[in-house]
This record gives sequence, C-alpha cells and structure tokens, in this order.
Amino acid sequence: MRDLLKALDALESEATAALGGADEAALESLRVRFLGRRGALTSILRGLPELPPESRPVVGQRANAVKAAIEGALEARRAALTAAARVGLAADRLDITLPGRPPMLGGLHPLTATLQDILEIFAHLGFAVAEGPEVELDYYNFEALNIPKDHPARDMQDTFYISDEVLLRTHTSPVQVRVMEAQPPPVRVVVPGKVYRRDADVTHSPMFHQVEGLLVDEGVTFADLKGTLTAFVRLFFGEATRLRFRPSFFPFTEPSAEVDISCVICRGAGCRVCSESGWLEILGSGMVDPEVFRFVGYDSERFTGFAFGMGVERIAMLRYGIDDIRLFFENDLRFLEQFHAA
Ligand code: 2NL
Repeated sequence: MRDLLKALDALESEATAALGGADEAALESLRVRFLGRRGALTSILRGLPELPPESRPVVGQRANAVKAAIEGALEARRAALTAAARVGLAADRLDITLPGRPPMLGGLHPLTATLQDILEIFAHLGFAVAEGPEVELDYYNFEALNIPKDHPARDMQDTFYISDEVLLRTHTSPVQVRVMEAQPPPVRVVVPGKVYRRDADVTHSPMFHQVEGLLVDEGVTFADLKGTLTAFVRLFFGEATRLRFRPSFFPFTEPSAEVDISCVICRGAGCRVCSESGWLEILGSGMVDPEVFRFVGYDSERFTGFAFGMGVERIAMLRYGIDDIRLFFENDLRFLEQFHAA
C-alpha cells in the first residue's frame, strides 16, 4: 500500500509539472498518458480489488483525488492556453476601418485624347479612317504628291532616308495616295499616324503625329473645304471660334489655304500664346492638285477634291497651353497626371 501511495504522489507531481508547461498539441497526449485506459492511474484503479480490503478505500480515495487533480490541471492549462490565444488574436486583429491605399489609375495621354477627339468629329462628318506604313517609298511620300526631286521639302535636312528610295514618311499623305490607288472615287478618309522629320526644338520633335484628310467626288468645291473645316474647328474648339483662311502654297494642292482660328487662350485679344496677334495657325489645306490625280489614275476632268493636314502635338499644345513639345514624350508623371479626367 505504501508503494502505491508513493507512486500516486509521484504521478500527481509529474503530471501537474508536465501539464503546467504544455502547449495545445502536447495537452492531448499528456491526457492519454496520465488519464488514458493504459495509463498509470487506470492500472492502479484496476488493481484495487486485488488489495487487502482495509487498503482499498485509502488507495481508492487517494487515486481519485490524484485523478481529480490531474483533470483540474489539464482544464486549467487548456483554459490558460485559450485565453492566451484570444489575447493574441485581439492583438493581431485586422483593422477593417483603416482606409485602403487607392490603386493608381491610368489615364489617356493628352496626345491620345486629342487624337481621339479629332477622329470622333471626322467620323461624325462621315470620314472613314485609313492607316499605312511609317517606312515608305520615296514615290508615295514625294513623287506622287507632285514634290519633284529638287524640291526643298526633299532636302536631306528634313527627311530621314533609309536608302535612295526608302524613307520614314514626313507626312501621312502617302497613305491617301495608296487609298486613291486602291479605290475609285468617292473617297472620304482621315489618316492619323506618326510622321518623322529631322527637326528638334521646343515646338518640333523628330517624331510627331498628324491627321490628314481627303475628300474626292464629283462637284467638290472650295466651299466644301471651308464648310467641313469650319464644322471641325467649331466642334473641337467651341462654337464661338472664328476662322481665317489665308492663301498659302503646297505642291499637292491648288489653291492652298492655311487656317487660323481666334486664339483659344485670349479669344483674339492678343496674348503670349498667339504672339499678340489674336490668331493661331492650326492646319493647312487646299484643293487636290490635278497632277496628284494624274499619278493615281483619277480623271481630273470629272473629279475634284480637297485635302488638309494638321499636327496633333500643335493642336494639343494650343488646347492645353503647353509651351514645350518634348513634355509629351518624357512621360513625367508630374506632367501626365494633370490630364486625368475629373
Ligand atoms: C500641313 C499641311 C496638308 C495635304 C496636307 C494632301 C494629301 C493628298 C493630296 C493633297 Cl493625297 N493634299 N494633304 C494638303 C494640304 C495641306 O497639310 O500644314 N500639315 C500639318
């Protein structure tokens, strides 16, 4: 009996010590070890009937007390671990009231927005969009547009040549020549795209964007040119905008006219943007020269047409009051973020 009581004492202190430092995972294996069907306590309780009758109540009561103590220690430890876990959860808890970091939103580049607006207006006026190669033959860029070999516009200073007959297009007109070659009149197209010229300062970039337009049909007159360009200008810059058609010269149009609009900044009063003149030049235009029609095989006795060309950068600079063309190509966010639509 004395040995059994000693063993129960040892069991109690061993179990309470082990449980005191146990983590969640150890708790169950300790329960099995000390209280399980094959544990020390169970075997002592099973052996009770073998003991002398006077020892049974003493050992039995002590064994039950040890069992209760171990169960108590087990429960206490489980409660302590649960409480600790709760404290941990509260400390780590996600604060869902904290405002999120807003994702950076992209926006249209000012040149893209300007080009889209220009094309949308001409689509509304019934023009289709045509595109063509940036690497072009001399024939389409110059020859078929009535720009002879000795013309100043063909000067090495202005054109990026790839070989004798191949170059980077200096305007999008060659696309219109290709359109006319490919289809008979009527033609009504606008041609957006990149063009290249050997030129670089605050208002010139070696690569810039143009939109040209071409309309060919029977009975087309200069009045159609004026009406179409007036409609475009008033839709783009506003109904109050005034226009001025000034005589000019292009090898591929006759007669030719440059179009000025009343200054979008000062409305004609005179300011820095319009050099105090009240007017801004925004595009070139004219009636297609019969010589161009001859190159593409159109009958110039039957058909007439008008054409025009504008620089997208120039129009965007006037529209937004930008004084340096290079800002469009530096991709500085401090510049670009100012064009994000409200
Ligand atoms: C300007 C002037 C212009 C054209 C472009 C053209 C095209 C063909 C035939 C005749 Cl296929 N003309 N294009 C005509 C007049 C002016 O552009 O100052 N552009 C920025």
